Amino acid sequence: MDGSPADLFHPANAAPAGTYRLLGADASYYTAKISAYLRYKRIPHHNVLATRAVFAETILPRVGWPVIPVLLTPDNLALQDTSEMFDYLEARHPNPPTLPADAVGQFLSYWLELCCDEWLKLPALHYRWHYDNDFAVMEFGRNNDPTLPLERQRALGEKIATRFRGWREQLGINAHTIPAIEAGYHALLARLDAHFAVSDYLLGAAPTLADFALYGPLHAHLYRDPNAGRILKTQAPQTMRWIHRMGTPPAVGTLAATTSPAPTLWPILQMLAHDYVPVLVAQVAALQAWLGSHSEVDIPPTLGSHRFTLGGGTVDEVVGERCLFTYDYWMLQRALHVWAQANLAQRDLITALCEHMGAEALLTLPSAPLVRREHFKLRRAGAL
Ligand SMILES: N[C@@H](CCC(=O)N[C@@H](CS)C(=O)NCC(=O)O)C(=O)O
Repeated sequence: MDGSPADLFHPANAAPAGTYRLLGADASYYTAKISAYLRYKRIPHHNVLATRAVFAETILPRVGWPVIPVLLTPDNLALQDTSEMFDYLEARHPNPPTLPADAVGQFLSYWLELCCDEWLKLPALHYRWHYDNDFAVMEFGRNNDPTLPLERQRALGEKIATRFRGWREQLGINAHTIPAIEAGYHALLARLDAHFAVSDYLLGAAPTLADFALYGPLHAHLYRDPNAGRILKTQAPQTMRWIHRMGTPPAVGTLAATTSPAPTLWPILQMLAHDYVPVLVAQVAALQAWLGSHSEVDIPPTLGSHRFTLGGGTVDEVVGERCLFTYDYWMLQRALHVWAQANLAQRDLITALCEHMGAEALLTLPSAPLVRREHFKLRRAGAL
């Protein structure tokens, strides 16, 4: 048993309307996140492999751009973005809860969701395209049209991969930063392993949004891609057990998560915050400057670039350059909203948490929303 569910997305899956339909692929980061959530919640659904035909017939007409996963609800609403899917599903299928009831637990869940969704792209994309390029190309080709001859699949996979590989430059993944990305990934794995040795899930005895978000990069890229997967399997046995728990979830009704971080979670929180918080602060400054100097409602995905530090305070410290993304702040707003709405006692606890993890700068950022998502795009908050 290597600790992972078999592939879930196959071309033959015919999915009747009137149930949830998840359009995605096993190799996709965010598909893995929401698929693990749907399984844990025992929400009846059908997985639909996002082939070229599914993109042409459903995703492009419904969403307007090529992206997975997309969730079609039983009444045929299309949801795109796993955070929106989570909000929608958690409200309609509350048991077992996967968002802690208290403000500290909610803040931590949203914060970890953001780190896993956006910051762990660095190791996930680096390892895939540096060490597992050929595997990923074939995966992309097969997903696109599994009925084609292999050579044709490879050619199509190669074409699609060009776009995904190109994201590395925007994210600041290059020869200069790779040693720090790899050192950071090994350090993270060591910390995750120490944590999962004493705790079944990130926040305690039951999975939360944070676990599903971590499962995305870890399962879809860093476990499932064969060369990256060897690192996980040989160096992180406790994390492998967690992958297995996430893949074969226990019966519903397990305990709610505890909300005060375990001592073994702090080193994880601290290392994520160390490099990522300054990036977020720079992104928000760029976003505020853009909002103040433009009148457009639609917000571009990137606003120029900035210098950022990886492996700060370690022997691997390096300065790189990456795009200033606008999307991350939309996710951060979820955590900041919890803080802004919390009662005084809970706010103090969140403030102390941020101080302890080295993320207090987050609480100086605007907590009133600057952006919203509408029609699957980021727009200025409040504008019509
Ligand atoms: N933040 C989104 C990201 C979705 C996403 O980036 N999906 C990837 C595949 S894992 C994709 O299809 N990207 C295409 C694109 O962004 O142009 C989510 O949570 O769903």
